[in-house]
Amino acid sequence: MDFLSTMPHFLGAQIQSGDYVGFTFFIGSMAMMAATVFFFFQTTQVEGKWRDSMLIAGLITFIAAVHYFYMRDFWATTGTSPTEFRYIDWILTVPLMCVEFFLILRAFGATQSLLWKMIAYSLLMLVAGYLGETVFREQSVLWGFISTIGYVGILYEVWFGSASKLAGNSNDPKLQGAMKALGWFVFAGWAIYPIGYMTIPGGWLDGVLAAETLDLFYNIGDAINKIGFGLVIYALAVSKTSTPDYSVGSES
Ligand SMILES: *C/C=C(C)/C=C/C=C(C)/C=C/C1=C(C)CCCC1(C)C
Repeated sequence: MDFLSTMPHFLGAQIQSGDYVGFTFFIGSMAMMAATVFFFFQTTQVEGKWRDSMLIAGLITFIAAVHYFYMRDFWATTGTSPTEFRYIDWILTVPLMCVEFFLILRAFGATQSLLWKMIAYSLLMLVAGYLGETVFREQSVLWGFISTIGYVGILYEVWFGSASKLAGNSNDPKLQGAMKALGWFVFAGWAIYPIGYMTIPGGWLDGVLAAETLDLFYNIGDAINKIGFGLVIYALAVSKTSTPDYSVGSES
């Protein structure tokens, strides 16, 4: 066995010039890694319960970073969508995003049933999406519709359901601001994914956008949503952490 063949496969994978999807896989893996280092480091800079929130934000980008290394290699060697890695990543990271909602609302009465409800909606959304992209690709429109039911369930919880009511009752403008921002990520940022999905042959955007743009949409969506989500949590955590007063003459 020669030395090269014993090396991790991704070290040998190439990105051709003009392969814009490949570029976004590469940039995605680096961005997720950098965000992970930042979020993990910030766990030591924020107070108390906010450490858990920062840790989860870091785990989300960490899990994504590892999958992006695999997906980048898969794309570079096969030129096809790494659907399995993609959905394994999402099935781990989307529920963790639901945990983030639970953690920031816990002090204001969020129950585990809210958490489980949101996780159930995400599972419906992702399992149906996976089936539509693989086993039942011919019926991708139908499975996309079923998936959207799960998506709308999450949207409802965040904008009108108990998650939004708990934030409303908290009398905490900082928390309310963060919830609004996260709500916009779920509404506008998550809506990027179904656009990519609709490029599947037979889908609503088939013929309008090239099929390979599916991964372009997913990669851009992931970068915006996973890193952006974490930054909102970070801003909230920092605003809740009392900073030492360094001004001249202060007793601190
Ligand atoms: C970090 C990964 C995230 C936030 C992934 C989110 C994925 C979605 C919101 C996917 C939604 C889909 C639909 C609403 C319908 C078509 C199938 C999906 C799975 C692409």
